[in-house]
Amino acid sequence: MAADTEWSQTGDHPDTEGTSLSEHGIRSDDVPPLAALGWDPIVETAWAGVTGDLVPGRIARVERGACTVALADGDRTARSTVPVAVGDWVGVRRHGPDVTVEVVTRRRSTLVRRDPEGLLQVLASNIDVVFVTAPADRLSAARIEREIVVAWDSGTRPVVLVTKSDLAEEGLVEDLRARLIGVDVIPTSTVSGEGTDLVAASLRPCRTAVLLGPSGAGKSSLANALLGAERLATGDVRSGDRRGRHTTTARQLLVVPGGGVLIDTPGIRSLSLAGGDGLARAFAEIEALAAECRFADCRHEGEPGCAVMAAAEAGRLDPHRMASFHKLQRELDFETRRDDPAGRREIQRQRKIRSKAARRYFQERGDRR
Ligand SMILES: Nc1nc2c(ncn2[C@@H]2O[C@H](COP(=O)(O)OP(=O)(O)O)[C@@H](O)[C@H]2O)c(=O)[nH]1
Ligand SMILES: [Mg+2]
Ligand SMILES: [Zn+2]
Repeated sequence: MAADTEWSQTGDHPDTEGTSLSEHGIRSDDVPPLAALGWDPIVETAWAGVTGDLVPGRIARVERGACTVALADGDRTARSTVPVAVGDWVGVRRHGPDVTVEVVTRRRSTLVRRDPEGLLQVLASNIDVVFVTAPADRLSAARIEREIVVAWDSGTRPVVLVTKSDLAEEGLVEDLRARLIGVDVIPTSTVSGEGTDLVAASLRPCRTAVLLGPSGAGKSSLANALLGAERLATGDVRSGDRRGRHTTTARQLLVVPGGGVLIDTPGIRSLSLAGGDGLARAFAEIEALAAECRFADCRHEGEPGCAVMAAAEAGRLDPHRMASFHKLQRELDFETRRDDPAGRREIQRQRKIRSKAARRYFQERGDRR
């Protein structure tokens, strides 16, 4: 099983001086692997609340009914008695070759999306940075803005990576920087090598980053470049529409040899907002103007005394930014409404009706055969 040796193959572990794992009864020769997985003082604090003779590990992969947990002495396939997400620091019990995840420690951050039915799903946890990847040959600023909102909502900070910079038209990166206010934009290419050292440096000494972005953006290729090995399968982009095939099928945690942890993800078709202060942070220039609006709850959609509209009319606000902001604001309103208990019950009722209909369909089809 390939996933079983996920991080133990990555060779050199970063310098781990200064960790005090021994206080928790973990053998000192276990320190390097755990530190390489991102164990730091914050994890240490979270772990202090774990009682019993459990061993620490980090969830590297989640599959149906099982997960892969990275332990100090290697990866193991484990059963879990609690819901886990990639990136979780967990307490596991070992009995012979069997490993059971029993505790998930408090998450410092979670990258969350809504599934199409509005339910929240944790894509990755305990991350320090979200790499919002966008391929230079089919850049969508609106998509990037959406992902920046989701990244801020996670409780961490986004960094935009313009991938395939070898294919970028002149001025593309500068234009994007002008549009996206308050985020770093780094051009990267696995063909020319541009930017990979900057990305690697941003992961040191042991930060955890998650790669977000459409399928075919070059996430797995970039991860391979950072790992210094072809660990992940990468895909040819269909030539017709340049959309990526889903070569990456599961989220996966990987240790970067020079220090840092990467979580690769498959492309997500519909990344719905989960809610939080991400919108305000992603559109900080609009938020700053909003302080001058007459109404505290102004939506900047034509209310009298709206400072945002005034700025837009005076040409001091990018109309594309305004359009993105309004679209995401409306979507967020819709999602928030879905969160109230009555809305929730209605969604569950609909789902039952649909699954019943599906069962009936398959039964009838089976009968006819
Ligand atoms: N020109 C160019 N192509 C790239 C680069 N990085 C990846 N690709 C290609 O883009 C396609 C999709 O890459 P992949 O890493 O699988 O994307 P993912 O779906 O985001 O993981 C593959 O055919 C890669 O060879 C790059 O920096 N420049
Ligand atoms: Mg991939
Ligand atoms: Zn306003």
